[in-house]
Amino acid sequence: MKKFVWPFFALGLSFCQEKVAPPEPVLPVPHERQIAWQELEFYGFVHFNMNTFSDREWGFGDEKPEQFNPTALDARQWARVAKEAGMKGLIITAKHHDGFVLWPSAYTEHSVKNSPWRNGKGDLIREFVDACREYGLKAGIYYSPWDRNHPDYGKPEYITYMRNQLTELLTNYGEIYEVWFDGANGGTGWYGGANEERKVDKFSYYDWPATHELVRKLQPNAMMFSDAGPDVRWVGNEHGFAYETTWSNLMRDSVYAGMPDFDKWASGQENGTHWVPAESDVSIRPGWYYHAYEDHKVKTLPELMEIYYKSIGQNSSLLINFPVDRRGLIHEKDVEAILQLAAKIKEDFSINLAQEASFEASSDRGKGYEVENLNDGNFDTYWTTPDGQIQASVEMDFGKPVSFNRFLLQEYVNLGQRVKAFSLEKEVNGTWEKIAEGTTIGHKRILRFADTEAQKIRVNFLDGKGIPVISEIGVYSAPALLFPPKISRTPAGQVTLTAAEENLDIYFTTDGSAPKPEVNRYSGEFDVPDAATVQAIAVDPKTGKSSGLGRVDFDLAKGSWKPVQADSNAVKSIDENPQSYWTSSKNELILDLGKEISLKGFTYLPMQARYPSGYIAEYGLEVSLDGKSWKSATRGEFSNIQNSPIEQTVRFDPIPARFVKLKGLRTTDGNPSTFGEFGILTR
Ligand code: FUL
Ligand code: CA
Repeated sequence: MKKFVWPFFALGLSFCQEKVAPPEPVLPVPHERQIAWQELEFYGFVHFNMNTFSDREWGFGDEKPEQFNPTALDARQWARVAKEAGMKGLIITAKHHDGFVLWPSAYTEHSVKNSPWRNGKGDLIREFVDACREYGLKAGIYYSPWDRNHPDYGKPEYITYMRNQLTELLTNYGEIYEVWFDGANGGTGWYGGANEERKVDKFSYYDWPATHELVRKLQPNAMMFSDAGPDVRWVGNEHGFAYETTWSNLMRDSVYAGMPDFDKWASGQENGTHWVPAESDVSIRPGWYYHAYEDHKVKTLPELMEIYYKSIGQNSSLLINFPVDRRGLIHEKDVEAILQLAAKIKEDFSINLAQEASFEASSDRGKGYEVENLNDGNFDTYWTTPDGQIQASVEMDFGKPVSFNRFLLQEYVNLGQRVKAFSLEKEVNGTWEKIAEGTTIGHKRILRFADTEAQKIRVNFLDGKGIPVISEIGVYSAPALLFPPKISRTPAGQVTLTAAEENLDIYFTTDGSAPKPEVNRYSGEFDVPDAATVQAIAVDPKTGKSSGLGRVDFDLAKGSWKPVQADSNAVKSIDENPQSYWTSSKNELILDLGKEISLKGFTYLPMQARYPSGYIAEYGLEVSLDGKSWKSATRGEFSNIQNSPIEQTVRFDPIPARFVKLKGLRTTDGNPSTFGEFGILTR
């Protein structure tokens, strides 16, 4: 109860009352190093190594040290960006699958010491840890157990090599907070020129127990990551999403790094034997490494917010990757995106309405475990119930009606993860109505729901592995996420506008004028069969604030067009879905537009799938009135399409056309031409 008590009375009471014994832990419980680590919550990955220069995701191992040559490398920029983004640490790819190492290791020549960078005198791990320390960040190391360069990979000698390198990394660079062992390993590779496939028994080859012991000896506080932990586990996907039900408990002895059916284990287990919390890793772009052709695919703010809530909000830490570019810098677009995320997180959690609320619990355990501990901003103080009372509730009174849409809970997991089911209710005229519910809580759980108004709310702990032990509760009113609405059109010409959040209003125009709040509100799909510019803004009805402008220049709808070629997949080049594409073995796309038009140009969107193939670099466009005799309309090149596979626009003098033929005269990689989306211009 957070009510006024006479100070003397309170004092007297505290003298005569003994602090009650804490609850028995529910096993497993975290180790001290895990308790310290979970406070970090948000940290960054730096994927920067040979792949940056070979433009690959997984190098084969036959790359040359000379290829590693950043032009303006500045690890302090990485650290500055991470710090500004609210991250607490950074982890760098000291060695990836291709085997190239970022420090002058005594055990290999495949290293920065033989690269042109800093005339072979550079040590990137040194620069990295120094930069981290300067900015108050923890420094971590990614070390790939798989090595496609090393001649001994697959033999016992390689394990010695790996341990020698780990010893260098964990001895010479001060405190390392996390050591990241990748589960991807074994397969084809260069292997010192052998050029073959080498399969290893992922369970036994690395003798993990001995490797772990070495890391422990050298860095007792470091968290070791892999699919199987031992200290922190993979979340099972690379989207950055943990699960509605996420346990930090894991049947660790049944799991090993790189095991094929890890999916089953990724969300942890209620009856897991060991404490191995989840870490959600995700790249800010599709690839882990930098590729100029992904400059237009940096994750948007709505996507990043979704990641935040599904990782940190679902009992996981969040590891966001920066694919550092060839200069050796985090790209401007990535910087912009991560700072937008940081600003939005700050905004969402700027005012904790629970701080001023008075709390009342159905019961408490006694002195030291009172309900006031729930909103004192201190994780180490907690509320809990008498032994055996698994079901309990906590009521919060804000003193006046308030509006909110986020509910945050933290379990005092130092005594084990317990809660299995809980619900959140609000009081409406003396009765309780459910707002939201959840299963596990763990270190942190954040529920999102529509704006709700109430003076009193209550959380009910319905089921658990033991009595609830709760550190903190937070209630927030996150401002709407104002982001330009998505504008899409079906081939038939129906336009849909979508805002980042449901409760926003959308206003739009189709005549080229700027959309204004309160004028022409979007209420559902509308038809745009002809050429028109659709512009839209999202507006928060509560504040009147508007998003930036969304804009698409549409031309004729494609509904009545028909591919002339027999392949049923050809339609994917005109289905208005940028993700689908058609591969033409003849390097041409022929369309019947259904009627004669005056053609003034065309658009070509290369395929947008993760790994590019068949981008047209040199094109020819031909037109026909009868589908038989063809005439050239234009020819040319898409100069920078390899690096920037965005929609290409070509204009020319008007020419009558009923049929069009886009020819791929040359593709960037020599593969058959692919067509993501084709469009025409009539204005
Ligand atoms: C994966 C690797 O194969 C990727 O290249 C990347 O390093 C990612 C973080 O882990 O398993
Ligand atoms: Ca507390």
